[in-house]
Amino acid sequence: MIEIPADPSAFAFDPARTALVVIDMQRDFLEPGGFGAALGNDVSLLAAAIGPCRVAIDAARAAGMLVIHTREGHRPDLSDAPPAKIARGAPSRRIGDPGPMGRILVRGEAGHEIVAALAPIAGEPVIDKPGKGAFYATELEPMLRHRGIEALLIAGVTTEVCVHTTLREANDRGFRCAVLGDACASYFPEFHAAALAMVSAQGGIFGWVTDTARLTAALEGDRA
Ligand code: TIU
Repeated sequence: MIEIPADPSAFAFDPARTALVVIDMQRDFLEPGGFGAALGNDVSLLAAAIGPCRVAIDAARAAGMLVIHTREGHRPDLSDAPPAKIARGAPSRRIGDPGPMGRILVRGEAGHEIVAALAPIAGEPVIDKPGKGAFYATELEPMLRHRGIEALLIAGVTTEVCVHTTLREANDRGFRCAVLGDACASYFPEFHAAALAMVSAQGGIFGWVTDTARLTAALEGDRA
């Protein structure tokens, strides 16, 4: 087991039984003209998570850990998109509407792709999810169980929406989860800070919070 300093206490994990889950680092959320921008957000705020996500992915790959990427999006016929989800947001540009990166939040379109800097490599599962949580209506849970995964390191965007929803789903399924705080970001910096604080409060009610510097130091120390 490796121990990383974390809040509210050290997080112990076995790299062979831990997966790094990188949530929704897609052009639709991080680049102008996508879903995030259509909701009225300043998408440049999410760029801060790209470098730390890269560091976490590189460290996990070097340690031989399972790296899983997720993407939020829908089938082209929108049959998996709840009407209540489509109806929310700006009426001028909704899920399925055309945009500069193709149809908004639709699988197969340019905006649905993971940003180039964090592109998955061969052998890394990509989970396409219709909801905010990565467990809802996806293959993620059996994939983790089949590989004997019992702990997750979680990164990505946005901290208080898809990262939090996934973390809560994972926690209720018995996975021990540490959020890499600097590898997450939100359109609302105050929500990012509050979301991280919620995880580690109450003795770690949903999990642990740590960062990529602590992760890389721990993994490099393990190999030294
Ligand atoms: N809007 C927002 O903050 N997030 C999302 O809609 N999806 C994710 O967080 N991926």
